[in-house]
Amino acid sequence: MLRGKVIKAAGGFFTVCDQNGRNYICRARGALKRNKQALIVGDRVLFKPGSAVSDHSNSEGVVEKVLPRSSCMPRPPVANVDLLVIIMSLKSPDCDWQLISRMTVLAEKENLTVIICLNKTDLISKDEYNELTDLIKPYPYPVIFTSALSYEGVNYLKEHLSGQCSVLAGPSGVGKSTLLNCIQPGLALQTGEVSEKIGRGKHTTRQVSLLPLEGGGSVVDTPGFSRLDFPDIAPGQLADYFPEIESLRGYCGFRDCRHISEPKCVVKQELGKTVNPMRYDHYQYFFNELDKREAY
Ligand SMILES: Nc1nc2c(ncn2[C@@H]2O[C@H](COP(=O)(O)OP(=O)(O)O)[C@@H](O)[C@H]2O)c(=O)[nH]1
Ligand SMILES: [Mg+2]
Ligand SMILES: [Zn+2]
Repeated sequence: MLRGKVIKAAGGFFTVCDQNGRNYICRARGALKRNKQALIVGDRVLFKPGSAVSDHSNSEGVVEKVLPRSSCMPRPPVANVDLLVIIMSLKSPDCDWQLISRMTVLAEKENLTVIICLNKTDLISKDEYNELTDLIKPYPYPVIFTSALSYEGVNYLKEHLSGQCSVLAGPSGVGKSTLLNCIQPGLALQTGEVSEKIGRGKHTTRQVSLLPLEGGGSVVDTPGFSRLDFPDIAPGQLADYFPEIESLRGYCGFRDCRHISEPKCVVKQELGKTVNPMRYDHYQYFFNELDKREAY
């Protein structure tokens, strides 16, 4: 049995790369086929190589066992991710800050490191830029400003991706593929209207693959989404997934403070200081959403 990593999943076939960089196109063993999440891109696996197929560069094989995962992204399904890069454009389409917070909650739940990348800086004025930097004062995650047009911040983003297994996530049209092409032109990813047309309605059937980066590491370009399945979290647990609120744990008047309407709530006292008011709005919004969900 050989060890390898699943770098691509498409149509029931899994491309597994062994330690020597050789690729095998594998099927999954019976038990792994029954559950969709049982074998996904990024999984470290044990597999049995079979007979070579006519294509010299690839061999057949069967994936026998999936090794334990350090993390697991639900959509797109990717295992063992180190870094989630949430990409939004500042204009066309507009930045959706609440969606960013939804994604960071998901990331916190999976223990992923998060950075936020705000793209298309070339489309906003100096005044808009200043308003924006005020809006995210303070912000609990690193924020990178980029433009695939002027190349602002592109090298900085590249440095962050180097040596990591990253997923680039965000709505379609924000510039994920364009940014990756700037970082590594050889990837030649489809961008713009073409990919949007193909992508629409076909998100679930599109393949997911780990793209190797020249400087080490790999990246998953996602087709984008407009909505996100929010994880099932008890409302009282939501604060665990807001690091800026979590770090104030134990300081409120009530030990079980939900930071909603309780008196002597330190989170409320910290608004505009260590807690960003916009992020707190998102916290309240999600809290109510989860509260309603739980009532059913
Ligand atoms: N003005 C401007 N346009 C951009 C930038 N990045 C991407 N675009 C354009 O935005 C559109 C969508 O880009 P694409 O990479 O396909 O977005 P994706 O769906 O997130 O992969 C394309 O027409 C790109 O040319 C940028 O930084 N500035
Ligand atoms: Mg794209
Ligand atoms: Zn509180």
